[in-house]
Amino acid sequence: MALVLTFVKVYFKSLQRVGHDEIVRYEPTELNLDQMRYLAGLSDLNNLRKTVQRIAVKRVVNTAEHSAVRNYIVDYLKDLKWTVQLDIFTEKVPIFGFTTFHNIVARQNPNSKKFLMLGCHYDSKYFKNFDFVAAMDSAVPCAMMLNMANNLKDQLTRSEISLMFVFFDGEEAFGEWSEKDSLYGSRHFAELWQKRGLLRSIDLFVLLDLIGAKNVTFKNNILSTSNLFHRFVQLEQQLSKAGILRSERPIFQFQPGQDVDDDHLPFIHRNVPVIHLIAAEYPEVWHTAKDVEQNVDYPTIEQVDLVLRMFVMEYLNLAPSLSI
Ligand code: 1BN
Ligand code: ZN
Repeated sequence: MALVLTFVKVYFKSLQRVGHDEIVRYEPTELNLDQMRYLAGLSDLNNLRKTVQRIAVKRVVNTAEHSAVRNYIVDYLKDLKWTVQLDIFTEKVPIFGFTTFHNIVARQNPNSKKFLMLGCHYDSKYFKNFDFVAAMDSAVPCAMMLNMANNLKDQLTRSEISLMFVFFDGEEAFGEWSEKDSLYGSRHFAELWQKRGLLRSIDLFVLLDLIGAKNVTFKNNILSTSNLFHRFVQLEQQLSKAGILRSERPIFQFQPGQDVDDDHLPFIHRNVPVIHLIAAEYPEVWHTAKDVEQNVDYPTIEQVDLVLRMFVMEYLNLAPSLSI
């Protein structure tokens, strides 16, 4: 008995972490297998596919197609009764000159004091010589987030910590990737929220990028949130063991990864706890004309989607109560 108690104490202690100069206690309500099965049953693959197809179009910042995708995302979440705001700003960029950007900020319950923030970028990189529709980079992450809001619409009841989505604009460089020419939206948003004293309300930021290839794996890129990344690894193992996943190939791997520049950097620099779910190896089609919806591997994104869904429900302490 003493041994069991020690194990439980050590386990929960390992889940404590420091963020924003204070101890934050990660106290998940761990899901049991019945709850996981129930939540897995909420999948809607047709909706996921439809949403990827809708977003995987050329959407270079400040173009009509880009506005159309933005309106689609905004309307989708407004229809689900989320509170949606735009963070609009103008900057001078290479090639295009003065350019107006729009970050999309959506909160399920804007009155919450704490948020689990999921993020991705919705712009597509400009290429002079071909049409780039950027399915994995990052139409799939955007679609996964929208699909999650839809799948969980009846589950996201009031909780102390609520869900927030940010769809960043201008992640891509217009010319050569550099500190100045990249991450326009996330740099602006992180600075704005810092000025307004709101950054402390972000309990954790999970950034999704480059998802959709069949061979995707995620590694533990950020050591300060290893405990939380480890929960993704455990959840995938539990789902797999229970036969809830179609494949037994582990996507979440608890080995250190080499992190790369992305929209999480402005937040890391301001001490926001971050998990970066980006393909450990860039998809073969990365930044080519082959990054199209037809090359997206749906069984793989379904697996990522299920693990992320369980993580979110645990983090929000929203384990469903199942009556017999
Ligand atoms: C991700 C998707 N990125 C660009 N499109 C960021 C990145 C920058 C990834 C440099 C690798 C290298
Ligand atoms: Zn890119």
